[in-house]
Amino acid sequence: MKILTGSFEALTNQVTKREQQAASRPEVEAAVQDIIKNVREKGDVALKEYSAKFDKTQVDEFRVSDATIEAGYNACSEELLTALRLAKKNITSYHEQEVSRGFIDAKQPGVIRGQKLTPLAAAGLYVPGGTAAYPSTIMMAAIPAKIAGVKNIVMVTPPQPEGINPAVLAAAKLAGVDAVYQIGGAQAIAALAFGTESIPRVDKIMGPGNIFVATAKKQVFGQVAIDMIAGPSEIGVIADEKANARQLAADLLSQAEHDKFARPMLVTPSLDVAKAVSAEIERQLKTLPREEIARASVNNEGFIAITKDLDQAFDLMNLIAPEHLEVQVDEPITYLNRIQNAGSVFLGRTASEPLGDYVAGPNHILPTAGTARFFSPLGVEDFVKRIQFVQYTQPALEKVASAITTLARTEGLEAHARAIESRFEADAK
Ligand code: HSO
Ligand code: ZN
Repeated sequence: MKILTGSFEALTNQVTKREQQAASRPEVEAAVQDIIKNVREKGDVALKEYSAKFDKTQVDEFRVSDATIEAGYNACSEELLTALRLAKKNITSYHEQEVSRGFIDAKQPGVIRGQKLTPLAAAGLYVPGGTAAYPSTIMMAAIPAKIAGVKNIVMVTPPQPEGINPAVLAAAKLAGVDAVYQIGGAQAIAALAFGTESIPRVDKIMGPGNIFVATAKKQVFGQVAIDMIAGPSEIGVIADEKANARQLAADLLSQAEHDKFARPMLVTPSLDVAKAVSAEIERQLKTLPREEIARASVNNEGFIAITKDLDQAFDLMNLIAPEHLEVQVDEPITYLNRIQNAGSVFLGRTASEPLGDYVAGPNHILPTAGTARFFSPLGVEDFVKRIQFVQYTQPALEKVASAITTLARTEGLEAHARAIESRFEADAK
């Protein structure tokens, strides 16, 4: 992996130029627009045509039956089910702590102000087909929705000639997904956004997908809410001179194997650690089943940056705002206040990133490409909306009436002023 040295400014220039991958190629935009229009106009008929065309499958029934889901679940090994149950338990106990409450404020005489929180009614999760269908991601998306109180959680996934992956069906069942539909691509996003005869319209669409899915999510945004447009995975590691090169290399490769454009990054003050990790990565790459993907990621996107000291390493990482951040130092928790931008942080030498991908409990659907500067991990609050309310007695209204009429008339909105004044007219009840 390339080793970068130089001044802080030079390092910053080299490592912060990552942009959110624009999921927009004109021909994809146009094709997706067409698909959305057709699904809106023709519903299930259009969905069947697209499944035949893109997925080479004739689908008679989009809804996956309970018996099929049950069969998928039963086809999984007890070992896998036990692992999924542990993941569920820890994701649930973590996210239950995210539940927030509304408030009622009656501090001013005659005035009640407040806010109530209401879950979205329906949420739709897109699960890609093939090897990118991750059961763990189904858990990470559906469990917070469930805890938020979403009544209808549906999942869509492309039809597969050999049937949907049993582990995906088991995860859906365990996570509390209410219905599974076999439909994929931009057509699935259109169906979730507008509804068809067999697929219900939802309020929020989440989950990763290819460029067609990402483009469709962008195009339906506004009609429905979407989670985020996630880019390739990233791991940033801050390591001191005592760090274990073999473990650091293994952690960096864990995210490199996700995607050719995944970004493994190590920032350390120690040139010795840097050299050892670089050699280790080369050694470990050779035996990885996904060597080709991981090697492309390491060679094209990865880097090791040498900083003056640990403090500067934190400054640089904050500018990068990585999706995952490992802090491989002694007393890691004392550095928490040095972290301004990161999606999910792994503290200490044994907190290897895949711990968070699967069973620790914090979410693994995270902001990428520097968007951790302003976005947060997926969580319960993503499935809740706020409704505000006020109640005023007549004397309380009287105290603020002239302020309202003054502001209204300043804005040229006479009807606003009169609406308030109507509460003080002689015949007011
Ligand atoms: N590290 C990925 C999530 C994942 N890893 C799913 C394994 N399965 C993005 O945060
Ligand atoms: Zn991962």
